[in-house]
Amino acid sequence: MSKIILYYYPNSVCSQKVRLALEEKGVKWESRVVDIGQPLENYKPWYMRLNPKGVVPTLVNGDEVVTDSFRIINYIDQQLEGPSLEPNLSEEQSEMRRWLALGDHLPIHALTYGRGGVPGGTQMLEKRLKALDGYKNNNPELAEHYKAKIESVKSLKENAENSDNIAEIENRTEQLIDELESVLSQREYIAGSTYSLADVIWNVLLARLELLGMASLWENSKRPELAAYYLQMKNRASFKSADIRTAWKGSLKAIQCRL
Ligand SMILES: N[C@@H](CCC(=O)N[C@@H](CS)C(=O)NCC(=O)O)C(=O)O
Repeated sequence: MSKIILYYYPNSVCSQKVRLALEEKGVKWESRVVDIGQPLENYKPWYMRLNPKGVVPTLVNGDEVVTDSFRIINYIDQQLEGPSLEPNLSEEQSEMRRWLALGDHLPIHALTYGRGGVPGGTQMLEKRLKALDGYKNNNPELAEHYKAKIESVKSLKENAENSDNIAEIENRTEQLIDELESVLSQREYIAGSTYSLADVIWNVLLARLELLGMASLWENSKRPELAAYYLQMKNRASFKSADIRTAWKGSLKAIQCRL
């Protein structure tokens, strides 16, 4: 069996989803940290060739390169050995797919920057744009990828700086949290009676909401089913071994710009 290599950044929310899936599955993997902070290693030509969107995570299994956390966690479950992270019952499978899509479509990066979750975030996005411009001019063969990346950083910046947009994402988040409360009053896990990929994605999102000061949505008896569920999830061995973060780690300088 070939080696599983994960290119990731510790604080990155998308990287955490993949690490949690790997740990739940019991897969042995090799770590390659790509520093998306000041060094912006994710924009270097070698990494843009591996992941043309210039984002973490990227999973490599022998000759296969898999990008995008949503695709990666499905790949981990379907292609790698270990306990299945998909329920047996078809209605629970549909619920899992529904919650996966809901989680994947939540604009968690805009929310992170918009709520000041990244110290010096706006300036860091400016720095990213400058760095990308330099890389684009010096690497004509990758210019199209750099151009697309510049557009995506600009759009993140606009979305994060628009307070109406952030308020809208916060409202949407609260609706989803409400729905989770109702679902968890009927079943043990998000999709049904077994732990699934829906729990993987939502455990990481809940941890990010906690980091952003939004745990008040479920704490203090506000949504007791969700609070009890989240506590139980935090006590799973995988939550620790996957290093799921509910607070920034590292010095202020070191954490700047790191999602
Ligand atoms: N849809 C992608 C998004 C990946 C993504 O945006 N990753 C962030 C960290 S969570 C990143 O690498 N940001 C650095 C940058 O865009 O420069 C996925 O789910 O993997």
